[in-house]
Amino acid sequence: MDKLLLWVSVLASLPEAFAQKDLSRKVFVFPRESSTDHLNLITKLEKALQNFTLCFQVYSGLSCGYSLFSYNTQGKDELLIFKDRIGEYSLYIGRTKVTARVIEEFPTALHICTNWESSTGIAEFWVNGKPLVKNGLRQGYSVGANPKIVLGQEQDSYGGGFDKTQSFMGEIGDLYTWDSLLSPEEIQFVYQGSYSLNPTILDWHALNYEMKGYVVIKPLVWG
Ligand SMILES: *[C@@H]1O[C@H](CO)[C@@H](O)[C@H](O)[C@H]1NC(C)=O
Ligand SMILES: [Ca+2]
Repeated sequence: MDKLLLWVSVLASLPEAFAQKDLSRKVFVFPRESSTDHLNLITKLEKALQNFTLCFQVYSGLSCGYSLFSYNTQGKDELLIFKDRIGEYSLYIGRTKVTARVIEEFPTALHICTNWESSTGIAEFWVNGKPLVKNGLRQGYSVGANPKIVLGQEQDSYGGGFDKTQSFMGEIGDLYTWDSLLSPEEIQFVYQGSYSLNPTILDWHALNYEMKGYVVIKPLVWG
């Protein structure tokens, strides 16, 4: 291959080739139940994860189970945030599941953070700044690299295998992901809307994404 061609193909293979947008004060609306509408979040993540923190805001009128964040590596259900029912949040790491519970109003706008630490296996949830009871799972495990990350649907295969009954309907915004554990103080900063914490995996202020099907960007009016 000549140098120019090589350079072009290198550029084309970088995630940076996708549009990077600042979505502050904006949400993605998933206006209907479906087995197709979804959002691909694109990130370069080549190392397995031993620690992570994920935060986002969500507003939904669904009371049945749905996927909030689906991270799949080559056919495995590697990392999944699933809302089983009102006030019940499950985190899956490497196909193992823990569930945390909270009393919450419905429907209500929610700010959710969750994190997991391999060395202890401890998984934490915060809902509207309030910590839920900790659980432990998959101590010593590493979450696989090179994921497909999907909002709006739950992946049963790498980038697909969607099921209408697990789809998300509603609005999602302010999503940030770190490859480290945020401290309880930092979680509170994020909850209060601080943006200075430099998210390493997904940053709502510089997001690479692909919208598939009926997904709409609107101003954030409730958070
Ligand atoms: C994960 O966090 C633990 C402490 O919580 C730390 O010792 C370890 O170095 C971290 N691993 C990575 C890859 O950052
Ligand atoms: Ca499924």
